[in-house]
Amino acid sequence: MKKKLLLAAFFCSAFALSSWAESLKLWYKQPAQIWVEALPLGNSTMGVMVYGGTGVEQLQLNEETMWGGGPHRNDNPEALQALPEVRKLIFENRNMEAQQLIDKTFYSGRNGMPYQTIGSLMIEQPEHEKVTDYYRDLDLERAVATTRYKVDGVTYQREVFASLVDKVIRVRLTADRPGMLSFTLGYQTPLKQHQVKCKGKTLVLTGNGEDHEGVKGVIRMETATQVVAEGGKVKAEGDKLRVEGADEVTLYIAAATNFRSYNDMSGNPHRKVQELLKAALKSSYSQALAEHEGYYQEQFGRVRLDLGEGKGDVWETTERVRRFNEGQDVSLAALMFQYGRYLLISSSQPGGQAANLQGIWNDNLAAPWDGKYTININTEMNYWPAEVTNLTETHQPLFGLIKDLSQTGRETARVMYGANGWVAHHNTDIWRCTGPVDNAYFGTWPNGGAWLTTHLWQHYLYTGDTNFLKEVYPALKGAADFYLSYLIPHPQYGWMVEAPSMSPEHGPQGKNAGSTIVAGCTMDNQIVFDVLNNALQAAQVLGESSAYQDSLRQMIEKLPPMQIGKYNQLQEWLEDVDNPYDQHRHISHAYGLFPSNQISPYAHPLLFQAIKNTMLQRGDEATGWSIGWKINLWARLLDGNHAYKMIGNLLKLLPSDAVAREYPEGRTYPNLFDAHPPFQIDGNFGYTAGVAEMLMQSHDGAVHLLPALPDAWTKGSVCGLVARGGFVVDMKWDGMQLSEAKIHSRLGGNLRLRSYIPLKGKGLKPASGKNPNPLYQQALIKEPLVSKEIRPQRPVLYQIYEYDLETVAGHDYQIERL
Ligand code: FUC
Repeated sequence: MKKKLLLAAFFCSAFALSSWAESLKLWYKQPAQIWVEALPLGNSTMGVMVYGGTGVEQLQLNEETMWGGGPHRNDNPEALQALPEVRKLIFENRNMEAQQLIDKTFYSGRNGMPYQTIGSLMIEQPEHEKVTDYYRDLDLERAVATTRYKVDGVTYQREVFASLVDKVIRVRLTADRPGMLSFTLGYQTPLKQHQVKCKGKTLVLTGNGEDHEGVKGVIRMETATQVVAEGGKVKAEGDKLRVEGADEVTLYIAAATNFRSYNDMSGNPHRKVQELLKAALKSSYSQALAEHEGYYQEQFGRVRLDLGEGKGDVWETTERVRRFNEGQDVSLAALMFQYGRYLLISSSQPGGQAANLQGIWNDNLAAPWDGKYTININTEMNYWPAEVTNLTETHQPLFGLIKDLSQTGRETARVMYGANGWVAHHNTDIWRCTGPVDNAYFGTWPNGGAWLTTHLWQHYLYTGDTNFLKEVYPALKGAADFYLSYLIPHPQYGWMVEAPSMSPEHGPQGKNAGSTIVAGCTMDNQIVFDVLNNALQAAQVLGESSAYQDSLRQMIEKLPPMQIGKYNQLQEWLEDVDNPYDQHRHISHAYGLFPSNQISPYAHPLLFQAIKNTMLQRGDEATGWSIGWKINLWARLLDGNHAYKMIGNLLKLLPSDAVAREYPEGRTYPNLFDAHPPFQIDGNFGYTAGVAEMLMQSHDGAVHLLPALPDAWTKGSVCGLVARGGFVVDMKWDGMQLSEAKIHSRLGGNLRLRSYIPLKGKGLKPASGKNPNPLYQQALIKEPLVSKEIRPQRPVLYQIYEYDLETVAGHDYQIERL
């Protein structure tokens, strides 16, 4: 680990710019009054929201496996019988009737189980109600939160971190005068079934996950807070612990449940908590803190971003968000970028659960949308920054989720559709349910699992890891097999299409208004293309049967092409029925532009212009996650200034949900959590991915340096972004142009560079032919169909320069502006 750290420092050392010194801190002059002002810490297993209170401090706790209900299924086998009729109705253009029939036959009434809070640890010290010199922060370089204030001339400080090493949360309370620490510890929890007990100097909370939708709560949880005080006394007072007159106190908080996997609840939370505490108590506070910081920095420190100076040292964080659009605080954009990386590290480590709609942070029993996994974009968005911002290991929990779904989703494919392979619809939970949820209008979308599998293939493109590819091939193939048996010929067009399906949560206008149910919408066809094509490429790499490869190739040939409609837009549906004034948050047909790579300005300029028109028609306002997506989309449209406009739209303050009406455009809470509203973490992750996409892209046959810089980022540097093919990119720019770059090759192979300015470097030669690096296959899609009613537009593009460089694994390459 040490070696890696040194290496990372070396890449970035050449770019040690002054404003990196501007601290990566969120800081405030008063305690949090509400949850979205509190500061999140996490070690992937446990989350804690630190309020920084004085008279009362609240530490709201989560454990990632604390979910309601238990193993359950939500398939309705009646679907299979209704399927022919549903399809007939769709093809007869009677979509509303199809929707009604689906409502009756596809739904089980079970929408998935909720992710639930443990409750909070409360530190009561009423003498600290009135304080002076108050300050609290979250330091993203250390993953530590600090609260400091004075009472009667004594300075009190609390430091909190969630150790990524031993998984125990520590709270260190100090005062600058001995014997001054006196407080009472207790729990507050909304859990209906719970108990609090003092055991010596440990305060124990036990509780159960709630029953939900008729499914019994099977999760048993234990949380223990152990007090280690220097000086003073610790004693039990009923269901509270009292600390009196101590010099220094450390609280050790551990939590566990009986959850071992989605179908195994044989864990022993009590034993686990005991083991965690026992192990944690072996190291001193400073040793544990140093180990935590070391572990954290090894991941966090891989990427540095400098966009110039800002107001971080003068304005507290809430003020920075409030004033971002005044344009004086460019470095807030970099802080927000790193915050996304911080949140991903803190919520998604190997061996843990995938980050859900709120990551791991939730103070509710009934969180918005149950805090589940919404897999028609939100969960995928959580992981967009994983590879490109050099946090590949944070992707692992998602791969675990996909593997589980590829098992549970087999039965859904079979009983609902009589299909091979596996399927998951638009939601899942910790129990890995794969049936449709909510109702026909929202849930009839058999592409959730399929979209997720594209993450497996992308991980391979970044790492070249064929062992990984072999391991996940059954999941890739299973998703493809589902489509091979689910697609049917469209009676009018002859193309092979999904039916029923929908463009997520959005229906066409006109005769079928009010129904979302369709056959073969554009996003269906794009996802099907990716899944079949990924399975085909994986089969080629792994030498799988050529007959199977042929079946995939033949099906790909029969998919509908993308179509450009009468408003010069990319059609969302097979028919040209888009409403150019519709500003719906889901821009599902833009999937082909991002995250997929099916729309290239070089290969298909008409399509590129059409999706740009669609983006303009959809407008720039949306929910938080949708704005996050739009940053990525405008970056892919190579329009840095428009992407930056989206950044400005995301960085608008929403002080709290209670005032959402007065702040209709508010999309960022005081603690920099993204606001749908309400809080949803996907917008944070979409933002971080979007900034990376503005600085470097690698989806379209080459590594494009600075593809979408906005005018606001005239000068800057970034270190450690990762491109497909395993290239680690450090860059410095000035006057909006690349000045130098250092590229580290992890895997060797051809590096094709693309730039808006001519470059020089040892071994660099003008590019010729197709990029021979196998990790750069461009999507070979069909020519689009273009409406006869329009005169197609071609985009105006910058001149580009392309170079090839043969690299050796483990070597660095220096590039400069010519
Ligand atoms: C999708 C979106 C909503 C929300 C929900 C969790 O259904 O359409 O806006 O983000 O997920």
